[in-house]
Amino acid sequence: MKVDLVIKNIGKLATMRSGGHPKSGEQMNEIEIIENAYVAIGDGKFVDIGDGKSYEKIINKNTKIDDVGGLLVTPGLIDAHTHLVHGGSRENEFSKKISGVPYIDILKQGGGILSTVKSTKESTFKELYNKARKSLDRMLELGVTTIESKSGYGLDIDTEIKQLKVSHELSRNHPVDLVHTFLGAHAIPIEYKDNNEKYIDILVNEMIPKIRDLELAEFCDVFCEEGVFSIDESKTILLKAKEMGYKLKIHADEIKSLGGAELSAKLNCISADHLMAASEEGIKMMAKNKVIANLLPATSFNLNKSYANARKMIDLGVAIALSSDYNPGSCPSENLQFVMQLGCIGLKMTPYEVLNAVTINAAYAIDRQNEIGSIEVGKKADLVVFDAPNIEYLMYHFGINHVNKVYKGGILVVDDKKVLVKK
Ligand code: IZC
Ligand code: ZN
Repeated sequence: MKVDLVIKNIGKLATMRSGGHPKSGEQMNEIEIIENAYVAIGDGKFVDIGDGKSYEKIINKNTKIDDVGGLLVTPGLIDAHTHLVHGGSRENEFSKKISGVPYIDILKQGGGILSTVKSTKESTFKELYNKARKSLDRMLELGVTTIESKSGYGLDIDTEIKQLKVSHELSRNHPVDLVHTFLGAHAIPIEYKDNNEKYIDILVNEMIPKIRDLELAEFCDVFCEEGVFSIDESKTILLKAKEMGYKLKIHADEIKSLGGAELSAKLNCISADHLMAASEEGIKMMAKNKVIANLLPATSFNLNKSYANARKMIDLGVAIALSSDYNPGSCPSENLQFVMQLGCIGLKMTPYEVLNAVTINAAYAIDRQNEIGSIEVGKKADLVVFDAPNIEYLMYHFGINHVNKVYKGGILVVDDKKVLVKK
């Protein structure tokens, strides 16, 4: 066995092993914890996991040994819903929002997503890249080692391609891994205002096939919401995407209960995201068809809206993931640790449920369950050392960064809260 690195003296190792399926129901509240643990890493993957000094049998003279001083270790956190790559910011809408103007009304007035579309079109590749790279550094410093990254601020083929290419370039160059989602169905562009049909025709017959041909996105997503894409329109778009080989995601029942949860089940989406207004019937259908509920509590917090009914989802057997929804409108924050704290305070999930939701279940939400999301032999050695004595402490002591170190593929990339490696 080739052992390049042993990380030892782990006070509590939360392995997040699930036994080959996303965690749901009571299992969401279960975590395997090994005390006084070590992990051994070879070629960027875990090759052995154990406790005490058993690693002494497998090391050689070249093995590096890192002592993490009795701290808490978890797998690298996964953020399975971000709108990472975009131009500009929307602080000009902030005062409107806090004075009570609804998010969707700002969009209807040509602001919101459409304002970011304008800034994204005007930004060069390099400008988009540099802005997104800063955000990725922040995410990594907070313990996030893999994210999902959506397009959707171009709404024309060239700008959508530009955004997705930035996302791919970042994945090649930055320690954080990115998975890419085509969200051409994020809003109706101004040119097609009052002509949804025409834009949907372009999406279905030009954009979805072209992005697939260029292999720029593995997932396809739709913002299914009153005033954006209806249930029927979302269905048309997602069915075409499915036919073209994309895996499906949907922004469902965020503001109005349209039946997005039900649609996600009918189409076998990998995840349905938001779900603040999802119906009980929709939740039941998601449980039956094993659609992951990817909840985004920092958006509820920022929009001052109600939280999704996570307790009901858990009772009905839906597997929950938690993500940031980082975007310049409804959630201008990259902070997944804050999302975890809101998972407890807003969604009333337990700390154990929350940690499962941002590791193993989030891996399932981006179809990376065989590579990441838990500390198991054969998986990528992505892990976080937290300056915390136990899991509960991470959610209890809120508003700070608990990260002490981050290892990505067995390489130390964050130490003392700062990114070390800039490729
Ligand atoms: O830019 O407002 N909800 N899409 C759906 C967003 C929020 C992003 C934005
Ligand atoms: Zn979103």
